Amino acid sequence: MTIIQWYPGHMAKAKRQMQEDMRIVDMSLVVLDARIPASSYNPDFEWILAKKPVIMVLNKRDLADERQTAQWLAEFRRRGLGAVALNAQQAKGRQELMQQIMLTAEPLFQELEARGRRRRPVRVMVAGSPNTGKSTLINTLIAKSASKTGNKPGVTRGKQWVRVGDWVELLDTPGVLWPKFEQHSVAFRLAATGAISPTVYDNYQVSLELIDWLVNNACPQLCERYKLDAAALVGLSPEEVLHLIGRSRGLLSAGGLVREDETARLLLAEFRNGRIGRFTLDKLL
Ligand SMILES: Nc1nc2c(ncn2[C@@H]2O[C@H](COP(=O)(O)OP(=O)(O)OP(=O)(O)O)[C@@H](O)[C@H]2O)c(=O)[nH]1
Ligand SMILES: [Mg+2]
Repeated sequence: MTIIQWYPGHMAKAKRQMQEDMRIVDMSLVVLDARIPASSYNPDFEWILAKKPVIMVLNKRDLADERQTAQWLAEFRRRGLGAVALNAQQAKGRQELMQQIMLTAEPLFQELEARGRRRRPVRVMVAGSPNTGKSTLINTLIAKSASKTGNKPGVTRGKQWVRVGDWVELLDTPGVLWPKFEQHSVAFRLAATGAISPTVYDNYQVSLELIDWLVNNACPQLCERYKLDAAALVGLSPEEVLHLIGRSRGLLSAGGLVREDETARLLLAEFRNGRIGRFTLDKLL
């Protein structure tokens, strides 16, 4: 199995910038992909974001399993963290997040008051792995397009401050990963959900692992989407299932062979935009 790693120079640089900015922010939002709340959590945030309150945001809720999302929210709250789930493309959930930010800011406001100082807007760093929807979230909160977004990892490069209402200032940051994925499953989940640049992995390999996951965890949805017979999948290798998918979609060469790369790309694209179903890859029991 080839090891996937992706840690380009701009990420190391962005982390140094974040460390510096931590001195002037009051709290951070950690934007996670609700499909992979554990795998999309950057372990370096433990020290980068330390000493200031953190709110966990489970974004892309529309693509994840609702029951799992509820469990993850409960788990984060059990650990004493503020946690909110939302779909950043929609205004829904916006109010709950703003309330959570204001609640977390309350001690700061009280401290300013106790020192006889005027209330100032709370400064919030928006951090997360690439492509989790940080810039989209900021745009939704301010209800206009100030932050550039894109359906690929690594869109945000520089930093950007934006004001939401009178009392909140958000700092967008570039998506950052960490130097080494300790477990292959983490790299696979980041690749499958689109957090890693496609230049560093092989679509075919990742799609085979995805097929393996789908056959074991979501066979009815996989069969429904690609008109497969579940009984016929028993004992098949992921390669063979990929061939069935390619045939079902008519992705064949002139000689009648399945176009594997195209089938792999189709499967990954349909998985990423929720066409096969709503799934959470990182499961709490
Ligand atoms: N389905 C769904 N898609 C979303 C959601 N939020 C963001 N997206 C999409 O995810 C992609 C990435 O969004 P961005 O806001 O650019 O992500 P980012 O975290 O700023 O990415 P980087 O700047 O690369 O780190 C875009 O295609 C968004 O439209 C969501 O809640 N649900
Ligand atoms: Mg961005």
